[in-house]
Parts: sequence; C-alpha cells; structure tokens
Amino acid sequence: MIKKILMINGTQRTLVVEGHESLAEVLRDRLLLTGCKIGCGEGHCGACNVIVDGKVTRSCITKIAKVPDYAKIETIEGIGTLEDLHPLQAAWIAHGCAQCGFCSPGFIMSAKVLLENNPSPSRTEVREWFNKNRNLCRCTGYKPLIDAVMDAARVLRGEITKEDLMFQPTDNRILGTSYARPSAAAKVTGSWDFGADEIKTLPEDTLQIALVQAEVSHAWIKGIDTSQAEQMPGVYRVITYKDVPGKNRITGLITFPTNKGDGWDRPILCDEKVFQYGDAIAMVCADTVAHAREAAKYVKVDLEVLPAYMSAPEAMDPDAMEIHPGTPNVYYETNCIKGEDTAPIMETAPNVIEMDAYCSRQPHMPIEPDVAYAYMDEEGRVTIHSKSIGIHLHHAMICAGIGVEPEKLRLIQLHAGGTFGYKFSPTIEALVGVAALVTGRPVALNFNMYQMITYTGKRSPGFMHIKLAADEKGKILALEGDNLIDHGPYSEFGDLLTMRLSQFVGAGVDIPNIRNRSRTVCTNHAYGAAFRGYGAPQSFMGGDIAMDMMAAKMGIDPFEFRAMNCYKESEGSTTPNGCKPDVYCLEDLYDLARPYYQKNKAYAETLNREKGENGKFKYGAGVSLGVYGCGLDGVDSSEAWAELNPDNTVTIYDSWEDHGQGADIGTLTHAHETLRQAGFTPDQIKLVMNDTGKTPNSGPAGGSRSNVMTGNAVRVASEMLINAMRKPDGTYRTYEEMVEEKLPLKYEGKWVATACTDCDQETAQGNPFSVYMYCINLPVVQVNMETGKVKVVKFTMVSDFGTIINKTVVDGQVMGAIAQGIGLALSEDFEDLKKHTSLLKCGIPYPNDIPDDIELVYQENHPRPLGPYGAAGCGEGPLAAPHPAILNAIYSATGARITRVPARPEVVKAALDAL
Ligand code: MCN
Ligand code: FES
Ligand code: FES
Repeated sequence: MIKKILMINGTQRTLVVEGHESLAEVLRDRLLLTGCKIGCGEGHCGACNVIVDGKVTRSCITKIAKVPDYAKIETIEGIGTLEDLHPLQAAWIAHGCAQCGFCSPGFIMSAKVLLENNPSPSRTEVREWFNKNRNLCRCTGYKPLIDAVMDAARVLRGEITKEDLMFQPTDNRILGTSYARPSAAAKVTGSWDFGADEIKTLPEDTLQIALVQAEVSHAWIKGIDTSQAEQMPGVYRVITYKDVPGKNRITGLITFPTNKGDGWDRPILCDEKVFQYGDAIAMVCADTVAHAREAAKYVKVDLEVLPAYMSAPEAMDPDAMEIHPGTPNVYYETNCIKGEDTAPIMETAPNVIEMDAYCSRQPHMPIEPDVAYAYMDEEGRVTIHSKSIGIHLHHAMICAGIGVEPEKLRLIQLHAGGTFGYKFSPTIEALVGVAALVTGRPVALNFNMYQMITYTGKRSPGFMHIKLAADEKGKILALEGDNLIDHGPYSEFGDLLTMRLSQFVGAGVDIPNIRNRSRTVCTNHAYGAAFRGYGAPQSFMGGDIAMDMMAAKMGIDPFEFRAMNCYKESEGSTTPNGCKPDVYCLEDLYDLARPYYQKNKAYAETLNREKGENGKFKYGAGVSLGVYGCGLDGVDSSEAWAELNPDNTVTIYDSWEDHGQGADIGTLTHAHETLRQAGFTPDQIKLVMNDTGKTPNSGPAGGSRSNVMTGNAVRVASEMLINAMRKPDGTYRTYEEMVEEKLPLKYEGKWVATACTDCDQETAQGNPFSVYMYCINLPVVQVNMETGKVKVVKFTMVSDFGTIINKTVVDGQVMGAIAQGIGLALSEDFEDLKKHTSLLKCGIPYPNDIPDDIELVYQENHPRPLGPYGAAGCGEGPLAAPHPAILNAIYSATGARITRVPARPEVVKAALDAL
C-alpha cells in the first residue's frame, strides 16, 4: 500500500492506494471522477486523458505509484460546470463534437494543455497535437473537433465570447438549424454517465461477471468442469448452459421464409459446440472483477477441435461439414430478377466488363467497449441495461432463451459510446439476464477492448462478382451478379443483409435488366452484425467499381458516365427492385456535384504538377454514388407518445435508441416543429426515451429508419395532442382546461410505411423503402508510388437527405461516415485473430489519417413526400460508397485498379508493380 497526497482539481486529497493501480482506476473507482473514461485501456485512444502537472496524461497506462506526491491533477470535472462552461466545452457543444460524447472529456483535456502552451495554434498544429496524444474519435471525422479548438482559442484570446458560438433560436424555430442536442452539455462536462460509470453506483452486493470464452473457432464441447473455479476467492457462482432457465438460444427472428435455418442457432452459453473464437462458455460471478477474472482461468473446458471454416469459400467446399448440423452452410439465397434475360444481352452488347471485388470484415470500433448490467426490479422483472439499439427487438430475441415471460423482462438503453450497428444484435444482454436470474443479485459485465474487438459482431464480408453490359453510347443495358455474404456462424439478420445486395447492387443507376444472385454463407469467423451501411458497402464495392471500369473501358469520364445513367423521371427509371424511387433527385444532384468534381480533378492535376516530386507521388480524383433506403424492408412502422403535463410542458415518449447519432435532438426537433404551433418552446418539451417499461415500441435505431419512421410517429403524436388542445377560435387549451373538459392528456402516435411491400422471394421485386438518401462521393487521393501508401487529401460529399432536421447533426453524421469510409478503404480489418486485437492494430484512423479539407454540399429541393417535414435519413448513406470512390481515385491517379479493401500499402504496391 502507498499513501499518496494529490492535488485533484485544486483540492488536496490523501489516498491509500495499491502500486499496481492505474491513475484512471484511482480517479474512477475511489473518487468517482468518472468523466475520465476508459476506452482501450492500453494507451491507444486518449479517452482517459487527464492533466498531470500541466501535461496530457493517459491515465489508464499511468501507474499511480509513478504519480509524484502533490502532483496537480486536473480532470474534466474541474474545468467547467453546466452553468459555467470552459470555452472548449462551449465550442465542443457548438460544433456538435459530442456525438456519443465518450471521447469528449479526453479531447477537451488534451486541447486545454495545447491552448495553455500555444494560444494561437494553426489547424495543422491542433491536428498534430491530437495525433501525437493519440486522441481517437470514431463519430465525428475530427474536423469539427479542430474547428472547436480554433474557436475556443478565439474565446480565450478575448476575440469573441462563448455566447457568440452558440446558436440561439430567435423565432421559436429550431428545424434545420444548429440547435445543440439536449445531451451535449452533460457530455462535455463529463457528467453524462455511460455503462461503466453507472456500474460504479450499483448496490454493494453486485456481482461482477467474467466470461470463460472459447479460444478456438470450432469444436465439440465434451465437458465443462467448474469445480476448481468455484473454490476461488470471492466467487459466488459459476454459471454454465445447464443453469440457463430458458431455451439457451438467442433467436434471429428469421426474416424470410426461404431461409434454410430456423434462427435458433446462437447459444447464450455454449452447450454442444463452439462456433467461433470468443464464444461464451461459462460465467464466473464474483465480488470483484479481479476475482471473477482470476477464477475464470480455472474453468476447465474439454474440447474436440474441429476444422474451422474462416471464409465463405472455405465453408462452401464440398468436403466442409455443416457448422450447424442439419442446416447447409449456404442457407439463404436471393435473386434480383428484373427485366429481360441478361445472358443474350451480355453476348451481344458492344461493351461488357466483368469484375470481382471483396469488401472486408470491418470492425466497428466504438471507443466505448460493450457493457451491461442487470437486476430484478421491484416488480419482479429481469431488468437489463445495455447499449442495445433495439430494445423491443432484443426483448423478443432473448426472452425465450433466458426463460422469462415477456412481461417479466425489461430492457433499458444505457447512454452508448457509439455502436455503429454492432448493437443491432444483442451481445451480452442475455448473459447478464441469465446471471441476474440465477444469482438473484445485481450483476455487471464490462468488456475490455480485447473482448470488444474479438467477440462482438463484424461487418459481413462480401465477395462480389459483377458483370455489366452497355451499348455503344454507354447506356447500361444489363447487370449480372453472383455474390457471397460471409455471415459468420449465427444467422441473425443474415438473410436481411443478403437481400440488401438485391436492393443496392446497381442502385441509383437506370438498369432495365438484372440477374443478380446473392447467397448467405455460415462460417466460423466473427458473426455478422449490422454495420452502418448494412449491405450497401458490399453492394457498391462491386456495383460502383464496375461502373467506373465500364467508363474507363469506353473512355468516358466516370462522373459523366454515372450522371448519364442515373435514375431519370423522364425515362421512368426504376430501382433494382423494379419500383420508382420516392423522388427523382439524382439528375439535379449530379448537376450540383459537377463543378465540385471538376474542381477536384483540377486540384489533383495541380498537385501532380506541384507536389508530385518527380513521380514519387501521384494524385487523382475519384467518384462514386452511394444510395441507402430508410427503414426495415417492407411495411415498417413506429410509435411515439405525447403527453401534456400539469406544468403545461409536454413529454415525448419514444424508443429512438441513441448510438451517438442524436436521437434526443431528433425527437426534440420533430416534436417542436409541430408543438411550436401552440407556442411551445424547446425547453418546454421533455424526453423520456428507451425503456421497454416506459416507452413504446419505435423499432430499432438501424437501417437509418428513425428520422423517417420515429420522426413521423413523434410528429403524429404531437399533432394529435395539439389538435386536442386547439379551441374553435384557434387558441390552445391549457392543462387545466383539458382536465376540466375531460380531454385525454396523452396521445399515441403511430406511423406505418403503408406504401411499401416486401421484396418477392423469387425475384426481389417490390417496394422495400418509403424514402431513399443519396451521396455522391468525390475524394482526392495521394498515392506514394514507392511504398503504395495512400492518403486522402480532400473529400467532397454532395448529398440529398431531403429536408435537414438539424444541420450540425447531419454534418457530423457525414463527416463521421467519411472517416469510417476512409478506414474501410485503406486500413481497417478484422481478419487475423492474433493480430487484429486492438484499435491500433485493427487500423482505426487517427486524426492525421483524415483530411482537414472536407467539403459538404446538400441538395434540399426534393422534399420527401413520406418523410417528416420532407426529411430522409442520413446515418448510412454517407458510408455506402466512400471506399469505392477512393479506389476509383487511386485508379485515376495511377492506372492501378484495386477491387478489394482494405487497400493497405502492400496491396496498392502489388497493384502498381503489376502495371
Ligand atoms: N437527421 C437530420 N436530418 C435528416 C436526416 C437525419 O437531422 N434529413 C438526423 C436524425 O434526426 C438523427 C441522425 O440524423 O439524429 C441520424 O438519423 P437516421 O439516418 O434516421 O438514423 P438513426 O437515428 O436511425 O440512427 C442510426 C444510424 C445507424 S443505422 C448507425 S449504424 C449509426 C448512425 O446512424 N451509428 C452511429 N450514426 C451514428 N453516429 C454515431 N455518432 N454513432 C453511431 O454508432
Ligand atoms: Fe487510456 Fe484508451 S488511452 S483508455
Ligand atoms: Fe468521439 Fe463518439 S463523439 S467517439
């Protein structure tokens, strides 16, 4: 034990600590200064940054023993309050830097030291500083963070005030503005608790869970011996499949009838088989995390290791065994059959190209690892708090598996530090639920980053084979495809994802004739989970690069080739599913984008002339089109409630789960835009969100559906309320008057996408989405011809999301997606189970990997008839196709055609060498 005297936020504190403890642990566990977040826990992310004697310090890797007595430690809690924000905190809010907010305290502490030492930094110096201090953000694309530091510096220099930075509505209108999200102030002051922070405040008898996880990818389980672990210090109970009260399966809620599986293939705790590395075999519940983890090492698992099929082609080998006995490894097939037979067209068309492409197993890499806790509530319900982005969906997926009646299960969403879709699948909900049921005590499970990366779901790799035919003028005549989706061992949403290939290969292009087959394959690599873009990045990896190849073959400018072939109302163009898009906005979008494309091309030429260094660097401009639909396939729906309160405020209830994208500001803005007719101001609207015990089923926050579906439901509920409040003379009743007239105070708003239909299982023809969004991606890249290293030096995105509901949110969504697109294109991967085990090794982009030169352009003159106030979604369209645009730019710069991601230097170098 060591006695330490530390000056923490100006107060002298005496602490008795153990030498092996980190500064982060001491701050968080002893002092409850939980504004210091633990992301990676290994020095890679800066979420835990505090200031020690004036220096930025990653507290997770700083042993408390090394911190000198009387060291001056500053944490986020010490620099500003909700009432009196530090200029950096104010600027962070103003620029929408706190999306999920998990990284915000670490960045702000880092920036504070920079500005103390350099009051007038350049943008490059700010970026370099964050890069040097290893500050990672997965949500924002970094540019807003640089903007915020530049503005905070101006405030600190006395040139402007904090108030100048903040948008203030003048006419009680916030739609389309940069009104700050309700959660922003708490996020930037460190008072927004995430799961790991809440766990610290659970009752003293809370049990901490450690998992016993598989270290092989495929095996029969012959036996599990828990006897030794049960005797270890602090252990209360070791739980195996035998203890699970229910079916011990998470059901994938099979979406389509032609799926050959039954959806009950994912064990909560493995019983007969291990299906992938990291599968949970047992749970040790103990008094401390350390005790639980230590005891977990003593659970003995007897395995008969089986051949592991780590990719779709391996699992399709005729000699491969069925991973789930009784279900073929290829368990679902969708065919997009539109127009005439394509075979004769391919034979006779003057221009045909054929290509293969691969879209990788991209890891999600939120900075916050997975976390959940559970307990039995006062009504006898198993209550699970987790990062779920589909609380009602997950309720249905885990209820039978853990063995409780639906009314005895309650799911609540924690504040999430980013998910990017991995939480569309339940991860550890069922585990903590089972542990709470079996032990009868509160339980908590917090993954470390290694577990987060190696065990949670990933983007399902797509093996794309695409053939295109065009006439002599370049009009596309036909598309053929034969594609595979490697979905890992668990079928949940695998069919839905594969169906996306029938919806997005060729989307945005007027293609009269399509024959496109896509199959879902079960493998032993990481299970496929939704990832932002969901099926579109795979689709455009094939479909868009094929367009680029055809343009090159025909000697037509790739931008003009796309513009010429886009959906046109005059030609009655239809989507690959044979229906008309909700609006024809693409011709205008290409017109809007054209000057930006030409400017980028000219810029690349200038760079080649001025910075080419005699051929060492080559620069090129690229283009691609990304399209995404808002909603779950077919007749999607959502529900929200509006209630008038005694103090004449309104409460909106919905389950619009927040990854960090801004469900709170979305709900508030949709409600306010309607309620302001009755004079309500934003601060008179309260939000109750994301608790199956309190809020209606608004559907999951996936498929970029919420702004359209739940936005509409909020609008409808608000309209119902003010319709009831409206008096014949056009004024509005107060709460007292409503009560006096015995009028209901609470209204249930529902919205159903009745215009939609499911896609036909034989042909994929139908009308799956009520609203679409479009993005034209225009990057400029630098290719190092000696090493193959590619850098994106500029990124322009020209988008149509219909009406913009919140400008700062939409900007943030687009910039964050561009950064993830750059990562997908050039560095990110989860393939090698031994290597890809940390944020760093998985290739997450740091500030210097993302250009400062990001240009966002919006088209808003095509309001969506079915979107609330004309809005579409915007979460996923911007990640549908930045990566093909970057590969197309590499081609434009060098002539090397790369059709797989990540295009790491060795891949690019090999392509250059082969020229
Ligand atoms: N919005 C807007 N105007 C529009 C369209 C959308 O202001 N015309 C706003 C919405 O109000 C909402 C946000 O943009 O705040 C995204 O809306 P939408 O596209 O409807 O998407 P969802 O709310 O359903 O969010 C999910 C989507 C998905 S599927 C993933 S994955 C995702 C994403 O959004 N993961 C994210 N964005 C993310 N952003 C962050 N920071 N972290 C994640 O994990
Ligand atoms: Fe400390 Fe990532 S650097 S948590
Ligand atoms: Fe930076 Fe989410 S806001 S990680």
